[in-house]
Amino acid sequence: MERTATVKRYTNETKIDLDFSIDGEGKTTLETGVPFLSHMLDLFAKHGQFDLKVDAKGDVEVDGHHTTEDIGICIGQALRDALGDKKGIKRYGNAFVPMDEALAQVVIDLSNRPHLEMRAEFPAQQVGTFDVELVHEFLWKLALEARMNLHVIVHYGKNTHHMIEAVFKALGRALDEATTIDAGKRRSFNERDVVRD
Ligand SMILES: [Mn+2]
Repeated sequence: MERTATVKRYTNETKIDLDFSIDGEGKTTLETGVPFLSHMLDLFAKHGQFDLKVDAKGDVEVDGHHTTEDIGICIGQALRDALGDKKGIKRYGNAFVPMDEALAQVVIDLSNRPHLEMRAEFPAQQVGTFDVELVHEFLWKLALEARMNLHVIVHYGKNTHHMIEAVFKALGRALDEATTIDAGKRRSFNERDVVRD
């Protein structure tokens, strides 16, 4: 069964069409209107070996907030849809990614219990025209809609662009691990396991 999902979400603030494939090749087509977010989503998909197509038309003349938030919602929904009953997946993922002087770690449990825990002190509030606080907004909405436990730690770094880049690469890699079908099935997972946790 193909683990793919299509999400369409139209509001007064954004119109988003999104295709997502868990078992992809890192292929992306990204029209977000928020260039730094497109850069980060491209890295996320490449490192996670997902295919991701995003066509978003948002109120970027206001700022990137609604578009970034709503793309987080749509990727979260797509991930949850594509995972289906989650049968046989590893469920947990952990990845460290360095980017020059910065080191980020992302730890995931596809648990059905949404939670974001974030430890990151970014030195800058803007990267180009992108508001750095939107990184938290994106990750929280992603965790909420995918119903995953998401821990994001930036251990250190000096350049905010590098630090955020390391986060999105680690997010892709941790999610790739967590969504992998466990061949041995020793740690297989289903909805009932979660309820009993
Ligand atoms: Mn970069």
